Amino acid sequence: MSKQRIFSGIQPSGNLHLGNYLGAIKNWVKLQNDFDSIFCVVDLHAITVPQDPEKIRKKIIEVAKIYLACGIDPKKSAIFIQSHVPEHAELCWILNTLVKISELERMTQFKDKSAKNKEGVGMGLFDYPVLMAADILLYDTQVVPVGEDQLQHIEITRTLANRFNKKFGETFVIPEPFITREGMRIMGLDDPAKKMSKSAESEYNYIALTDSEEAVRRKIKKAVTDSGTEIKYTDDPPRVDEASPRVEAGKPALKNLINIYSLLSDKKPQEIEELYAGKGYAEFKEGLAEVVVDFLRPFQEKYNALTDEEVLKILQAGAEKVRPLARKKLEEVKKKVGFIL
Ligand code: ATP
Ligand code: LTN
Repeated sequence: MSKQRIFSGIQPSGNLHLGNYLGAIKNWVKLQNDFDSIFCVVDLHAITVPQDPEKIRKKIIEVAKIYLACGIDPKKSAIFIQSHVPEHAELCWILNTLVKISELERMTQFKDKSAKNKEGVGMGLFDYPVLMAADILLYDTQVVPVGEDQLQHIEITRTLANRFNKKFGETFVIPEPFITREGMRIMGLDDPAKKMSKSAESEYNYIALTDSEEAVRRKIKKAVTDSGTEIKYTDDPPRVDEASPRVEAGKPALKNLINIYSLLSDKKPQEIEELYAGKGYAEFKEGLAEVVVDFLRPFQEKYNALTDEEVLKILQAGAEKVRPLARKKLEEVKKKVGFIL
């Protein structure tokens, strides 16, 4: 039996952080052994907000290096740059004729990002989910490993695939998301109510994969914690009901830090609680900084050893591998909508 296909991507913008790794890339590395895997550097998505051409050129290579240094193996997986396969933009156009404006207006990422810049929101940002649908549907993708924030975009991808299939006959595979419970939403170190984000205003929000040891220790020291002193993993939101007035207050900041510790060390949250029983936040934070630094050190060694030239070669080979798949699917789509090939 042939393997199932996975597809995912990250924008070459901002600094990639532990949330991107734990929510997405870590799963890709595992899944590539069992799935036919395609990982994309989504440069067309990145320009949906203004970018500096010189910076984005560097970022594209940087993101590809991050994929490789995290353990994506080009022998197992195709890695490529979205704009190297023009079929993505072409399928996006065709899907644009099926999507409803009201559906795109409901997208939370669009609402969040446009709230910051009401007057100047571009059409590209509005259309972002349709381009993402094109990315996924071009390759008959079955599984899309992402963080929780992307679920709504996968849902609209499914809607568009179904709509096309119904109108023009079976064409697209309906994809499923893949997320893990602990990694799906790593929160900001400066605010455990918001997700860790590349476009966060403060650098104290995130730990970048390229941060120095000194920066990691400084950021973890400054991370907000909850009231109390005990290192306790509160798995569920606190119940606030009258029958139990003295419910344990949840500790969202600590839960997030323990999740990071747990995912990077492969220790269960309960083991971490036991390790720090009777100890305070300061000691826990020192331990966490050690775990993060121990993870980043070998990662950064691999990252720094990669040359731009070898990465470009890998990206070109990746595009060559996926292009025939994209071409074939788009031809099928064009025939179905009535174009002359
Ligand atoms: P921005 O905040 O600027 O939109 P981002 O930090 O959310 O950027 P993306 O490029 O949008 O990064 O996301 C790349 C991948 O990482 C996606 O699969 C996304 O779901 C995942 N991801 C991003 N942030 C987190 C997070 N805090 N926790 C878990 N997964 C995340
Ligand atoms: N929107 C995604 C990036 C992305 C993507 C995709 C993820 C673009 N195309 C296709 C999975 C599949 C984000 O993380 N912001």
